[in-house]
Amino acid sequence: MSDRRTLVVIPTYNESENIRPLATAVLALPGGMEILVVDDSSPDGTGDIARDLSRETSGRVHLLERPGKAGLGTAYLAGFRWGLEQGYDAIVQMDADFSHDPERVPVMVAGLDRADLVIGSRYVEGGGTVNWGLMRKVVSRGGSLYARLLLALPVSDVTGGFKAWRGETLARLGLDKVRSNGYCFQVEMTWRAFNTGARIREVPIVFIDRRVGLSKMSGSIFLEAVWRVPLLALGVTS
Ligand SMILES: Nc1nc2c(ncn2[C@@H]2O[C@H](COP(=O)(O)OP(=O)(O)O)[C@@H](O)[C@H]2O)c(=O)[nH]1
Ligand SMILES: [Mg+2]
Repeated sequence: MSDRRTLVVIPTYNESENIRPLATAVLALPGGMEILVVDDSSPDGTGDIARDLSRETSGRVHLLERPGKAGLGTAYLAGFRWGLEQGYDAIVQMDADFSHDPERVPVMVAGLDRADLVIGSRYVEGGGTVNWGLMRKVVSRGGSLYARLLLALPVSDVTGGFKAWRGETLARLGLDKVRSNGYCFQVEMTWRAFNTGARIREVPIVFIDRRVGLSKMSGSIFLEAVWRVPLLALGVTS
């Protein structure tokens, strides 16, 4: 399946310093991938840069604009729906801030030959994090363990957001049922994939904390995961 049509979905909110270098790096990868930027009308003009990129690349960069900031999870869902409508075979999700190394994308997409979902994993041999303080490490490790145990998921990194999906896997998952929007979104998607029988593989990635721009994550987004994961475990899904 090497002639897979691949779409890389990148949600953005105020990523004007990152989107051009990231898009350039992704477009230079083998496989002729395309990009969908899902921008929530960023005040810093990220959407305008994406529009320029679209023109400069003869349409290899697409832009889905939403009227206001509505969260990471719903941005990905909108991007996935768009990608499925356009019939892409593989859909990659990655953050705009270079935390997710574009060089790992081809390995992840190739992993779809024998899997339905490939997770870029910080917590398998060869994976890791760079520039993280002790607190962030504890929260991430703890969160991953918490969700993995409560949901009985055979996955080492359940909170990571760097993934490659087969289109058919996303289509089968029931995107309309997904309710989480912050960190829990990543957990819920992997859990739904597992429950619909997806073959999940993890490939190592080294997560590098953002160098430019600001994090949009907040305490409430973290807390959402704390209360929502047990609800998922109990089967309360909306
Ligand atoms: N479209 C959209 N993108 C978002 C939103 N919140 C975060 N993002 C993007 O999601 C990615 C991850 O967010 P980030 O702030 O880096 O989270 P962190 O890595 O947990 O600190 C980045 O590409 C952000 O620009 C949102 O509300 N809407
Ligand atoms: Mg980030």
